Parts: sequence; C-alpha cells; structure tokens
Amino acid sequence: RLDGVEMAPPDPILGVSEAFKRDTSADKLNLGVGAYRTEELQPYVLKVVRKAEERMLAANENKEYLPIEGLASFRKATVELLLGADSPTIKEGRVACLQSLSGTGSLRIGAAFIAKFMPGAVAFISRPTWGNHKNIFADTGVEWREYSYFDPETIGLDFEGMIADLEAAPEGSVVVLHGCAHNPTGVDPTKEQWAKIADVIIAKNLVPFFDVAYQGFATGSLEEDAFAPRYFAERSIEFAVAQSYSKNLGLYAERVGAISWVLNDAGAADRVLSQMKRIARAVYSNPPVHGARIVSEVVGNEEMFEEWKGEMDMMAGRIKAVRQELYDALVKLEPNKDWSFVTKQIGMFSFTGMSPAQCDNMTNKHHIYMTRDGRLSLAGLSSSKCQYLAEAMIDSIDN
Ligand code: PLP
Ligand code: TYF
Repeated sequence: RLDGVEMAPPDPILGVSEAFKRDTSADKLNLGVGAYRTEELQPYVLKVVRKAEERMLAANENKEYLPIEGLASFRKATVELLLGADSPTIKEGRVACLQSLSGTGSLRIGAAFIAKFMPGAVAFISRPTWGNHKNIFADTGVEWREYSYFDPETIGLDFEGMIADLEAAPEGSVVVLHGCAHNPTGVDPTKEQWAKIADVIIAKNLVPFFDVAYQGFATGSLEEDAFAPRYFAERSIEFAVAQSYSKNLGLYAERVGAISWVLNDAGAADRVLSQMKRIARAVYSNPPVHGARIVSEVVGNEEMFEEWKGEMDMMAGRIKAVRQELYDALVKLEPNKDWSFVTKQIGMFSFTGMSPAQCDNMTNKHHIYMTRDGRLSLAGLSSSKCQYLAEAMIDSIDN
C-alpha cells in the first residue's frame, strides 16, 4: 500500500549536520546549523541553566501535566521579556500567550490559527528567509508569497522593494517579520524603517507575524532586540509573535517557546487563547515542563537573570570576535575586494553571496559544511579556524 511513498529530501539546514557527521576529515567544520559552540567547538550549556536545573532538582518538582496553555510563570516571563514588564498591553490583559514547542512549533500553531480564522489570507515572507518558514505555512495550508528584502548589490536591505511589495499585498495579508537578527542575511531594518513598515501595515490593514528567535543576539540587549514588537504594540497594531529560547538560553533540544497574539481588546485575547488551546490540544495536548521551568527560574530570579545576560554577552561577544577575525583574514589575503559585509551583518550568521557551486566547493574540497544559500553560521566558528575558513572562501569564490 505504501510502496509509492518516495524518499523525502533532507532538511536544507539540519541535513548539513548529518552530512558533517559522515565526514572523516580532521579539518571538517560545521558552519551549517545556527547553534552556538565554544572556542573548542563544543556545544555549550549555560551555567545559569545548570544552576536552575539544580534548584529544580532540589525542589523535587513533579511531572504532572501542564495546562494546555503551558506553565503560568513561564508565560508571564516570556511575554514580559518581549514587551517589557511595565507594558500597558500586558497590564490590560491584551496578550494571548500559549507556551508551545520552541520557535518552530509556535510558528506552526500560529499558522494553523491563521488558516482557521483568517481563511484565504496569504502569508508574505522575506526573500530570502529561514528555510522552515515556507514549510510551516505550506503544511498548514496557508498560501505564502515573498516580499523583497535583500539587495545583493549593497548586501543590505532592499527597503524600497520591501515597502513596494507590502503596499501591493492584498488587504489583510499576514507579513512574517524577523524581530531581530534576520536569518540568513544578518540585515535588520533601522528604527526609522520600522516606523515606515508600521505605516504601510496600518494603511493596508496587514497582520504582522513576528518571528523572534534571536532576542539578545542582535544588539546584545534584550530590550533593544525587542524594539520592533514593542513599537508595534505602542502603535496599537495587532500582531502574532513566535518566541524561542533555543539560542539565547541555549535550550535547543528542550523545545521551549511561545506563540502570542498581541491584541487591542482583552476579551479578544481570551477568545483567541481559547482557540489556540483547541489547536494545540489536537496536535500535542500540552507542552513539556522542564525547559519552561528553567526559563521561569532564570527570568524570575534577579541574580540569575543578570547572570543570563552576562552569558548571552559572552556568546554574542565570541561571535563578534570571530566575525572580526574572519574579516581581517579575508582582507589580508585579498585586500582589493570589499569584505565589509562580514562585519556589517549582525547575529549568528554571515551571508556571503556564494553560489551553490561555490558552497559545494567549500564542502567537497575544504570540508566546511554550510547551507547552499551561502550562509555561514559564525556561532560554529572558532578563532583558530578563521584563517582556514578565509582561505577556503577565497579559493571557492575565485574558482
Ligand atoms: N525562526 C528562525 C528565524 C530561526 O532561525 C529559528 C532557528 O532557531 C527558529 C525560528 C526556530 O528554532 P526553534 O524551533 O529551535 O526555536
Ligand atoms: O537556521 C538555523 O540554522 C537554526 C536552526 O529545521 C534550525 O534556526 C535549522 C533548521 C530547522 C530548525 C532549526
């Protein structure tokens, strides 16, 4: 009966890690997935996470089911992290927050909600964007289209193209926006540009859907990195937002995140939450508790919260340092080329403009694993590998 099932293609990002594991070269370097590594290229568990886990173990917590909407203290902490603890939106009960399965599961519940309650709405995603956005909307039956975002000439934002495409979108369309540290380009709108984006959203009655996967990794400040959603809330724009703790708290495998709707009416927030619960119930019933407890321990304790910020600075600082070292190595090897994009881009990635063939050369000849859109995860790079990477890049670009 199932003889006709064809082999599915590997995930364009996670599939790179699988290929990396099979490579036996001593030089191999995994710059595919956006996951933080130490200078020794080992995964890193934050000290503050270990501390929270010790406290949880000592408290002898049980493993009872959580409510469908998740752990109350986690939801409170997560919404406050996004909008600020003194946000009037929160005080007035206008946020519907459901703990879900990290960023991906949160986007998925948000997309399912859109499919159900905004039938026919098209989701506009940036070109390029994180590979999974298309999958998530397509699998939930929401049609997606792209809006201009990246200008390969300037290696910057194609702001005019973006605004023109949003202006041309049908009324009531959904616009997926990266809250900060755009993946894969590392290019974010300025505050002035966010204001103009908000103008178009209001004029065209569009519905923003923020994907916040890197809060704390763009400017280094949790508050600054939440500028766009906070600003939209101030302007009374109603929006959805998916949050993830994979990167900023290093909880990748724990699957910790939330989907929220920020609305202008508390009654609407209650009704929306009830419907998101209904969707979640049919998918996984209720979310896992362990990671959510870690978050509420860390965010709920002033000392641990400060410690977390210190470790986030350390991680973001190491990425900035290798960004600079890679730039220096490239300039030294090929001074006549403009490498400034390396240090201009922010967040975990470097978007190099390399073609698929050049990426293949990086992998096949130099054992450097990356996605074929030309993205390098600097979170997986060490100081000691910058020279090797620069040489491989120049060999791949020049040939
Ligand atoms: N959205 C973007 C833009 C991402 O880069 C990621 C990857 O971290 C995610 C969402 C979701 O990741 P996760 O499901 O691990 O939270
Ligand atoms: O872009 C990345 O590398 C991260 C990790 O299906 C990731 O966001 C990649 C693919 C995926 C889930 C997470």
